[in-house]
Amino acid sequence: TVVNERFKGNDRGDVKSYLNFIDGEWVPSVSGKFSTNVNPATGEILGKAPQSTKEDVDRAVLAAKKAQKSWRLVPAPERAEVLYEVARLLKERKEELAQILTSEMGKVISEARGEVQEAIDMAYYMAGEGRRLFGDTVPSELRNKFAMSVRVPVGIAGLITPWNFPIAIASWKSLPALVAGNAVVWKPASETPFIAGEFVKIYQEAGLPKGLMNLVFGSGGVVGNAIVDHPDIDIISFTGSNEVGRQINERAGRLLKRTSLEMGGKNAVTVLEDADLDLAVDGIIWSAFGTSGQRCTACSRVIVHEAVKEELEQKLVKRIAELKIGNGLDEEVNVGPVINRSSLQKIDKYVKIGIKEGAKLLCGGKILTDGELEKGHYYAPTLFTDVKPSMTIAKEEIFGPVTSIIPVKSLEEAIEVNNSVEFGLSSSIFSRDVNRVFQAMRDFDTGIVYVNAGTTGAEIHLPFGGTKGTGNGHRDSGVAALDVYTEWKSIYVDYSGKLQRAQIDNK
Ligand code: UN1
Repeated sequence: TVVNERFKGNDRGDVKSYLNFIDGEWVPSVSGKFSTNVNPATGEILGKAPQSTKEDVDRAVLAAKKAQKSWRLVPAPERAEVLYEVARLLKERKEELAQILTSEMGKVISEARGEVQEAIDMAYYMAGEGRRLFGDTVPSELRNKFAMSVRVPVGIAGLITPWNFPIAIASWKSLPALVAGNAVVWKPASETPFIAGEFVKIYQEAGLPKGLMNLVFGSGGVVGNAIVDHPDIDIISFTGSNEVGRQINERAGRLLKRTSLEMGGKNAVTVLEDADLDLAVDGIIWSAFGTSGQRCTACSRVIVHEAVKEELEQKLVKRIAELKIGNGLDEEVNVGPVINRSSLQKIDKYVKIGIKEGAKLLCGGKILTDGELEKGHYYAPTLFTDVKPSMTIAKEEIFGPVTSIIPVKSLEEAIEVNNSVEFGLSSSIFSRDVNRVFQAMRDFDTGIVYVNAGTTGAEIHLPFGGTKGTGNGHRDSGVAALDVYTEWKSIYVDYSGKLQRAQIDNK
């Protein structure tokens, strides 16, 4: 195969090249054009992947359609066998995949291992669903009549996935789609083509029949739009920005196409005056600065009771100063780079707005350029305090290592502030008071709530997603993911031997 072919791509030496994967073959795009991916820690060009066109998507859909015709007839437990093999191969290659992930995405190696683990867990979990895929049997209103509802595949799933969790999120979507009997056309983020190519290789090695997993690389919306607009793609699952998600929903809505959207977050940790402050600091540091703040679940607000505000500030500033920043391949490093230069500038712009609007900068607040850091895209872990809920930095998603302390006077006020943003993904509370914890669990209006833990760290066997501007009611992962990739079919079997009329003959 031509995948992984080494060639002299530029003056920096050898780079890897990945191609599209359509109908079981690695094929170039009809455009003949490529885009490059870059190591955000070093600025080094890693390789290239095609800039595909609508024509490439059309070919992928044709292959998917053909393959799905027979895949839907394969018993689900047999389809699951492929997923068990995917899980095994992911496990076998965990370290290699983690290294690739860190090189092209930048997250520190321990987190990259964690992300691959998330894909492994999802593969085992969804493989298990192959022996369940539960439907319902219910009593009929009539004698000698049997009623049931079963899940059937939707058809072809178009997956559009982001760079921040390039293999975990791809696993959340592709595994339930496939075990439920669908075919997939997948556009990964252009920043992370390598891990996508490796994931597809694993599907292939695991014995997934050709045409079921099609990979089409692209950038700038061409491939994404072709997927959304294609009449034979039945469902679109997207994780990414709010702006793009809204566009997708509008386009897909015109075609009455199902969409599952997972978009931004503006997640808060609430710290009450009776909290274990050291534990809260651990949770905030991990959730605000892990993955350099580039998680939809990142803690970008800290809502704190004024009685413990100063103590919390001091502890946080001390811990931030201890964070080691650098190339994520170094096991000692705690915070890696952000994805690219424009992201770095966007983060810096938010910090400047924060200062202008009157927030108090406690630490960080700058692009790091010392020594080796100059080559990559590093932002200093940043902490603001005395932030008001109305300030821009308290409302908009920053997607970088920046978090803001917002002082409050009561739990009620904390809940109000927590719920005041347009997003609703994750929230957390640190308190030892069970009554107030339960009140927060009930009243935080997010799809995920943590008690005495930060806002990150969702497990794959629970539904993942949010309310309000975060999503459109669907969930990735957990058993809820199956609702995205299946239709309900209700079946009535009348074994009475005569015509029985519902609502008439039973009344
Ligand atoms: C994301 O940021 O898009 O809960 C996903 C977490 C991870 C997944 C994050 N398991 O933080």
